[in-house]
Amino acid sequence: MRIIYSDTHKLHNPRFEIYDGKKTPMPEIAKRAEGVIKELALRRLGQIQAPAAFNISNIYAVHSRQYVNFLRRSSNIDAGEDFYPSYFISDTYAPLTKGTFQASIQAVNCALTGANCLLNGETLVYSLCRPPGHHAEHSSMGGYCYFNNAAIAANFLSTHGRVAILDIDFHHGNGTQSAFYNRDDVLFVSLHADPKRRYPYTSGFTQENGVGQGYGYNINFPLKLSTSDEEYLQILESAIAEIRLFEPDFLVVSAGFDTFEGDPIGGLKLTLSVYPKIAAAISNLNCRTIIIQEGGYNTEQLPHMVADFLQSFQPG
Ligand code: SP5
Ligand code: ZN
Repeated sequence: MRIIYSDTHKLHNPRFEIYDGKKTPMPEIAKRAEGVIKELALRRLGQIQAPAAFNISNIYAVHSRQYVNFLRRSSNIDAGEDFYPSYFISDTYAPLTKGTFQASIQAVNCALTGANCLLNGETLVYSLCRPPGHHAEHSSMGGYCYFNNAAIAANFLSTHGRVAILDIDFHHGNGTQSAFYNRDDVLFVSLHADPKRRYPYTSGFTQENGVGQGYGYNINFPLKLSTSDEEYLQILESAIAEIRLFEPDFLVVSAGFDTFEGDPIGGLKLTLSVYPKIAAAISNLNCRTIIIQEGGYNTEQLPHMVADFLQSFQPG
């Protein structure tokens, strides 16, 4: 398995988010990715490689030029300063620092480098993207996300075959859903906490099935907060069955680990032992797969969850 990682993510280092009008410590911190890459290296889970640079047109396929320019300009602030934008943003959870634009570009490059490996014959790639991406929409950042790494990778792959996206982050991937809502060549399937109860609140419901040509190609599985390992795995099988029916050439997994019961901001009733089982179930699809890192905020357990997950992922 290839592992794609760049330490440029460290340049994105906001100290706070605004929660309920108050500055609150940022849960999406550099230590998350640092802990993961260290554990993957320790377990020798694959060859770790730096991302290549890709043309910005890949980003323009998913995000507006105005938004990209805004993010570039807004990241042009003094080191050590946090900036809380009020334009091109969908909530109060996307603070900017001097390195945010650069780090976000490198996260996209990690995703695209991983996707490109699939085109070159690799069967399994893990892109350790930070910042995460699935909440970023066409013209807005939000939920610790700036560019939608998974959507950009999926769109890149879609010129070479049919793409299914499986989003298993605790939060609904509103940005990814909206990027492909009117398309029938990219299937979006998501398991996430009931949006009536948890962020992002306004999307992720069962009735959101796509529009026009895309109708039937967007499938949401909102979960009750009390969802156990067994219940989760059962619903995951339904999600996997939908993907199998679609017969994808490529699978993009938006992998968040904030479903863990010990996550400080998410948390269903999932235990550490479920992640290898989730991986085994998904890898039964036997599809060329790129796993893209999204959330997961228990910094102590995240490295173990990711490593256990990848270790059990064996596509044929
Ligand atoms: C990629 C991803 O997982 N984004 C998640 C964004 C969810 N943010 C909303 C929750 C903010 C909670 N902040 C902690 C406050 C603790 N009192
Ligand atoms: Zn999340």
